[in-house]
Amino acid sequence: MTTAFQPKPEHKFTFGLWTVGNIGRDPFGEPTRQPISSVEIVHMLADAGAYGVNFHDNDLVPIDATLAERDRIVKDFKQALADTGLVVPMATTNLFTDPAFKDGAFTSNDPNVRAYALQKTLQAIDLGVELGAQIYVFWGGREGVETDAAKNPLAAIQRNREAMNFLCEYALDQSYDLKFALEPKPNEPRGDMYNATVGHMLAFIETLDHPEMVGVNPEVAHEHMAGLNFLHGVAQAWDAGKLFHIDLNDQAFGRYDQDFRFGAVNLKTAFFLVKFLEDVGYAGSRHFDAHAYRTEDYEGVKDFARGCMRTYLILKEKAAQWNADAEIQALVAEINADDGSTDAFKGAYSRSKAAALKAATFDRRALGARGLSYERLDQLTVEVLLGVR
Ligand code: GLT
Ligand code: MN
Ligand code: MN
Repeated sequence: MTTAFQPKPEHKFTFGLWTVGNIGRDPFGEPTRQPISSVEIVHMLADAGAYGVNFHDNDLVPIDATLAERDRIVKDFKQALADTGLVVPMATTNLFTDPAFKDGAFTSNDPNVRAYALQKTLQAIDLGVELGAQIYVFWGGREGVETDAAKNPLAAIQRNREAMNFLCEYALDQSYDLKFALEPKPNEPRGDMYNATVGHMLAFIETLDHPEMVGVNPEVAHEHMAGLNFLHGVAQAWDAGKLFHIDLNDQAFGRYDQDFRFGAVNLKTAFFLVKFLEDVGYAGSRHFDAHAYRTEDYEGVKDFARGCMRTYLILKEKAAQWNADAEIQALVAEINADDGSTDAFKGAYSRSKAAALKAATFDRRALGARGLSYERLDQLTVEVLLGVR
């Protein structure tokens, strides 16, 4: 690899401990890599050029650790951060691995599970804040069902809301400088999960007591699993002021939950996503929530991590090229041309405007007959991506 496209702290590239630390297990096969420590992961990420590392409480501190063990682990982790200069922009809670959460956490039918989930999250928030996190992610790993006989979907929404309201108040009460980012996913590990898409989540957030401190953490793979256009969901979140965080990876439509390296499957989709984030000036973490193939050893895991960042930076350069390409921009200008002939109908409603609009005549046939040149525009985009322009 050349020295171009080197990741720098200002690019805000982050990885979860669980991503590069993934040991390559799948439902059909045992792990293919030995576990490595959080300290080793921090050094590996620093070596690959990342800016930050994120974690679930139990990625760092085992669920059954004593207080003394917790303190030692946190001390060693802080030392690794100090030694490498990596930061912790985001933290989250594991509410899905332990069998206690087999039927969900905040939406469990069992009030004891709900209370335990809340307690675990309070402690995990404290841990995340102690390490500097300013974004706290909620991925409802097992908040769902295999059968709708099991749970009342209205009760699930209400329980989820009650938990989020409680946790918002906690963060405010502690004067934590913390925002919440809710991450939707349609299925896996549950048959169906609640708040399945970015759109569901955005609507849910508006029903909370403190919507201003809650946004979304959209993940490429999750929207693709739902068969949706990820960019459109991200744009809607951005428009609503709710794009607090983003999980970049890749996923073929219609397949199992893949969590591939960013740009590994849908390059053009990844290009328009990067272009969007850069064009609007998204300032948050570019978090790669992805896993190396289980065929890899830890050298391959490093290749994976470097590949995520390198692809992002290449696509960022391609986006700048697209924005500066005279032929492309001439087409964009032509597509958006406006001769001013409809100015009288634009903007806010008025009775006279509506009357004028109703009286106007349009050449419907001419409107329908006009070619839009999108074929040329898309081909030029493909040629930028293929490196022949
Ligand atoms: C898990 C999941 C991810 C979430 C992580 C945060 S954990 O790996 O697949 O999409 O972002 O809980
Ligand atoms: Mn995922
Ligand atoms: Mn994710």
